[in-house]
Amino acid sequence: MTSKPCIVLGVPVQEGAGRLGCDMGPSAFRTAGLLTELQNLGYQVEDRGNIAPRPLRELRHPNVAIKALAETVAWTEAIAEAAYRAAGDGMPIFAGGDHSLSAGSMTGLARRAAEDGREFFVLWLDSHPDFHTLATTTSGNLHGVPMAYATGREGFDGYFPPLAAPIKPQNVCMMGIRSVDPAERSALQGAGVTVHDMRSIDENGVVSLLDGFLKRVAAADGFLHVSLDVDFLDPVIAPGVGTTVPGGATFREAHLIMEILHDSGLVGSLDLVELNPFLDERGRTALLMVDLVASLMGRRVLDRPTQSYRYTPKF
Ligand code: HAR
Ligand code: MN
Ligand code: MN
Ligand code: MN
Repeated sequence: MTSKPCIVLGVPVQEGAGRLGCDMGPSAFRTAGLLTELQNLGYQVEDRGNIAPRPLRELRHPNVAIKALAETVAWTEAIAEAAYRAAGDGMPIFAGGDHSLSAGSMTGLARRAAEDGREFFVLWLDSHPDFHTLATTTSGNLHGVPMAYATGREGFDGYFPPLAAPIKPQNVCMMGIRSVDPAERSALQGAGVTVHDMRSIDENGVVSLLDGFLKRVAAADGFLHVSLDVDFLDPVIAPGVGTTVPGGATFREAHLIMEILHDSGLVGSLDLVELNPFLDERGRTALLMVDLVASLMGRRVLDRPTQSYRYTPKF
């Protein structure tokens, strides 16, 4: 358990998603008890309120499908700066907001990690890889591009902020993937990203897949960022999201991942994205996400020896 304070940053961005409502996410996370759950676990918590986007500049891209480019860039600039600052003060928790927020969170955090001489890793929990470039997106929804941008894929120059520290694709592990567009599929081929789709989870279980990745993070003494998209979860348990994809992670798979992440002692920051309270049922998705955060931050049913990932696991 880190003694660093948790720094909660609300990010009410919704322009990256295909439907409105993610702007209410930060409020729903607070209403669902995000701050009190963290305080009850013994953390010092600082709520920095909601981030606001930078002023818009006019931007045009030849791909006419793209929606809200200027808005997304303005958000990315503001989020990256806030992420960079927060990472110097504690453990940043980004309460979104659609997944375009990760274009800012990951790049600001990676910049901080590079300055600290730490190797930067990302665990991406999502049904989607969000690996489109500005040229390949056909929906034009820019929550589909943050991983391509943050790993330095081509075509973002002159639109999105220049990258201080591109993330190495080899340092990215995706889990829960089950909705991949053709252009993403070919781009992921040979990119170096570890992609565990749902079939792989079914066949291997989350424990061994996660274990393999955490060992690599630990061996590098890395900084681990976790990006949790609501649609990683099965829509039966998490309906409050605009892009439901059947066949997602179960309640126990998700909690087990969080519990193992806690035991690893490696997690340095967290995105909570794509919650759409307008589509939720009596707050249940918001409450589940907050429960998952509690597991990630150390809530447990019984006391048991903590397995530090500076360690030899016996799974
Ligand atoms: N790949 C699809 C597109 O680009 C869907 C992207 C949806 N992304 C999220 N976040 N919901 O993962 O439109
Ligand atoms: Mn996503
Ligand atoms: Mn998704
Ligand atoms: Mn609860």
